[in-house]
Amino acid sequence: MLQGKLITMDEFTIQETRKFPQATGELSSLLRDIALAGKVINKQVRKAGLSDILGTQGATNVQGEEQMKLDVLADQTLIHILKNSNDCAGIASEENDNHVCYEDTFSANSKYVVLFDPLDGSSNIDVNASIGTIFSIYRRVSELGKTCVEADFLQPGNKLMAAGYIIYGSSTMLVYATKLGVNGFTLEPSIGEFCLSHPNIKCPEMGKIYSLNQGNTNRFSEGMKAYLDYCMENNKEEGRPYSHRYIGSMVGDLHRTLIKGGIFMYPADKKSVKGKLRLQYECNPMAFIVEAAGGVASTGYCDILDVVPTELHQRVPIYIGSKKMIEKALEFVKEKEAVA
Ligand code: AHM
Ligand code: MG
Repeated sequence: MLQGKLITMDEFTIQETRKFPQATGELSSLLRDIALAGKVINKQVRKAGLSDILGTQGATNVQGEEQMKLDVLADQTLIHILKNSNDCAGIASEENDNHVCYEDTFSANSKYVVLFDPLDGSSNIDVNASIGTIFSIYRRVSELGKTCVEADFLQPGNKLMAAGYIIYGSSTMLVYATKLGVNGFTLEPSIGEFCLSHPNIKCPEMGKIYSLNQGNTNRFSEGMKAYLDYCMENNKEEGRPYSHRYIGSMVGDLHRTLIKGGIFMYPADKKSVKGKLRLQYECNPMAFIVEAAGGVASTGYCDILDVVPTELHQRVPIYIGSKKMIEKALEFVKEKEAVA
């Protein structure tokens, strides 16, 4: 912690808010509610091996994937806490078909909507690897005083007010970004508070790690295959091959990329022609965080944050991480694609 003095996330966000006399504190208050949901989900995750909450719920979500019990618990926790918040007009979740509008007067007068992937990387639950919650906050475009509408949730990432994730790893951390920058807070279990542990996070311009599901290589484009060869060669930048790391949990892989530098990719391939990861729940919030930390996030053709969503559960290819590594990867991807 900073010079032995704990700064809680609440203290930090209040101090940040004071820099802007016109700020109402609603965003800070919403972040506090999301942090509370993170603490409740953390408690559920930490006892996963001890109670009867491992295994599947027996249902499939809108993308046809099997839901784990913890996914459902995390989803319900966020929906419930944000419904009781004074500052959230409605939510959209990766686990639900449609957005949810909160209909009470307080919610209808709230200016923000929240999108989330309640428990990303859930295939890692049974093997005790890192998983996380990803969230995004937009200012609604619909009229205050009325219930929110789908258009509030279909805004491009460049309209985000804030985004973040909570990683349930060897410790539990909440990392959030605004346009001012990125800060990380570690859960201090003895006081039950997220405390500032990683101030002003910057994603290094270069890293030594490439991260993707390399098992999909046969289905990749020629440009992507050529870039993978480059990663495995004694490349110019490093004089040796990059190291490969892949947890299969976007939050875990991106947290490492943000702190240590590197490149994380989930490209389109012959089977998943639009990529796998979801624009609104995974790619936009992560792109916003990484770009606020000085990194880059691209679909291969444009900045992730410039993609205008047309549907809630849209997927996009993603290349994200250290600026110089992304630029290099895009040279390969664009060059070969142009010839094909
Ligand atoms: P989920 O939201 O259903 O957990 O799926 C998203 C996850 C990401 O966390 C991860 O990067 C990716 O799917 C892993 O996919 P794959 O197993 O195809 O490599
Ligand atoms: Mg996910």
